[in-house]
Amino acid sequence: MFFQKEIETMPRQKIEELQLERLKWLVKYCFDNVPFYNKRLSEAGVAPEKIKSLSDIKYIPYTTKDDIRDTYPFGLFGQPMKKIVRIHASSGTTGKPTVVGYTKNDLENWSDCVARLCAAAGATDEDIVQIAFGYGLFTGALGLHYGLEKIGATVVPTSSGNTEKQIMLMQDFKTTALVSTPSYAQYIGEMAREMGVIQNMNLRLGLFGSEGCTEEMRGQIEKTLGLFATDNYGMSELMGPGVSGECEFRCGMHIAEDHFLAEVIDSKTGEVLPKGEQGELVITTLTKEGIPMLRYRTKDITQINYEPCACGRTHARMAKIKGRSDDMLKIRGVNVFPSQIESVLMGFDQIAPHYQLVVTRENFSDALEVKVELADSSLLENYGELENLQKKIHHNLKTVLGIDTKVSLVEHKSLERFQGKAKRIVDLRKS
Ligand code: DLL
Repeated sequence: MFFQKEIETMPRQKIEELQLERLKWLVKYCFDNVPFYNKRLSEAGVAPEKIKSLSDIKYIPYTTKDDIRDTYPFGLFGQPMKKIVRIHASSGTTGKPTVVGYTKNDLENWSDCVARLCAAAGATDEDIVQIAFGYGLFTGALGLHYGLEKIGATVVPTSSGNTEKQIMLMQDFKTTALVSTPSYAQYIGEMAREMGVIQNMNLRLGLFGSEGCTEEMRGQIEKTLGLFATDNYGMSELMGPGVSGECEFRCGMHIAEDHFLAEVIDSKTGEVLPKGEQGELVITTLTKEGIPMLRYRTKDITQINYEPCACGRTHARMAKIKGRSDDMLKIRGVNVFPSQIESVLMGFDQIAPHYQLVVTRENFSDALEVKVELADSSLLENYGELENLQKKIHHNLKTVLGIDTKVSLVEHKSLERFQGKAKRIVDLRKS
């Protein structure tokens, strides 16, 4: 289903014409309205007239999270506060948050983009949707909230947490769709099963996002909750959710290309990679007024497919995020993405989909411990079987990662559960 079919199925040439028109507007807008960009562009010798074709974007310097932090809180805003009608922020693990502002036009565009991904996943005005993302400065909850209202769905803003009540309401309201992180959906499924009410659930659709989730993990969640789930990508600096999302064919997340111009670069050299290659995603926001972004380095690793999709959409599709360039673990010189480990672990029935990666440094050498929960603690009494399982996991991890890991099988329910984004990496090398 489409929310804005004409835009979503535009011929590529038309998309590129629109992008060029908007890019020209954006560069002039940034030049005229944001002193930070005026200085950056001037130093790089990029006057707005220099942008004559889409490839001229290469003259524009990248913008990074540090630039937003250095101008905290409102230094990159393109409009006076009088015109800013909403503020969001991403928490970050250290220091000040990254603050973003929206004009009325931005909110309108944002809810359009989110409405598109909801419709693409199959949500309709018949759906009763529980939003179990945390409401607040985080963009996830309010982003989905307004997009879903726009397609006429019934929104139930439960926020995250209070899981038992969440499950009770799901049964009483006959909730048909769940919005959450995949890890919270997994936790809800686990708890509903323990409460003995999983068969009373009426869910058919999951709109997930805000963190990575392998196909294997998604399969498990779908089986437990009896739903069809799509993956949706976004980030506060760019807008929030709505940057890209899967359609019913689930072969990549369609980027809202009328609002976002995507590039993929080599994160080490900063060089733009040829179309289709894997690297760091860089996004230029083509319509945002509140806090416009010129070539923002997301640090997320993906690749983009420009072929039209079976669903009829012509907007390019980005592959599931492989990881963040700063989440990638370097273990004894080998690059390891947590998603590779998750894929291996999901291949074993005897373990639950809960794991933690602990990295330490001993005698100047990195060590990676993969802690994973047993699906059923009774296995702890069968030493032979336990050892066998541990060896198999170790072997499969070594085949995929090319390095030795320590595999620790831990008791069922001993690892932390998450109501928002899961934190699975504990890197003790830094402390
Ligand atoms: O997580 C926005 C969002 C909310 C997207 C709800 C989708 C649904 P931030 O909190 O700023 O914004 O976090 C952005 O989360 O750079 C990625 O590393 C990660 N991320 C977001 N969506 C996905 C996804 C929101 N579908 C950061 N798969 C991004 C993998 C994701 N990682």
